Amino acid sequence: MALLKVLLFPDPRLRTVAEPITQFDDSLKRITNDMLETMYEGSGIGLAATQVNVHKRIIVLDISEDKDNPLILINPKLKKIVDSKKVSYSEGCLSVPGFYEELSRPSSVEIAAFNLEGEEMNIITDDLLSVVIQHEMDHLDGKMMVDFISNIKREMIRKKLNKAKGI
Ligand code: QAP
Ligand code: CO
Repeated sequence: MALLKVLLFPDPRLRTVAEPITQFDDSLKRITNDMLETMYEGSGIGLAATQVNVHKRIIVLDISEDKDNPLILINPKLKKIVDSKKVSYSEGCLSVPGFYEELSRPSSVEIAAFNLEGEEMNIITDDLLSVVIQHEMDHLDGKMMVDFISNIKREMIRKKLNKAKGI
């Protein structure tokens, strides 16, 4: 297991569109283990491979209280919006540390994805799990939560993070 470096906004590599996984092998298991370790270490509830500079369609998450219920989704795809009624959460992101933004997303979605064994699964989610999956799937297409806020807020966040990085 190894901790991975998390790219920080506005790193342009966060805008990369990730490629599908074609081989369900040991290297996939290794990267997902490292992603989970990195997510837990950073007190995160979700992490996309894009954020650790691996441009493959992998997300990991764990919204359980005790951090003992990891979920790994490979090549996740939105099948349908089950309930378009919006839910609002104060969203955070390990790539935007220290900033939280209230965003609205469809409350329930159906997702198709593969597990580490290459078996397809269908998940109907709602509430926080649905929101975290939507947030992480955005990363795989190079999208971030800061894209949904005002330009002025995004600029403020960019300046503060660049300053913290000494850029
Ligand atoms: C996405 O984000 C999410 O600023 C996952 O200093 C989160 O795990 C979607 C984190 C909430 C919906 C609601 C953020 C850790 C973790 C920070 C995360 C920080 C330390 C964010
Ligand atoms: Co994020």
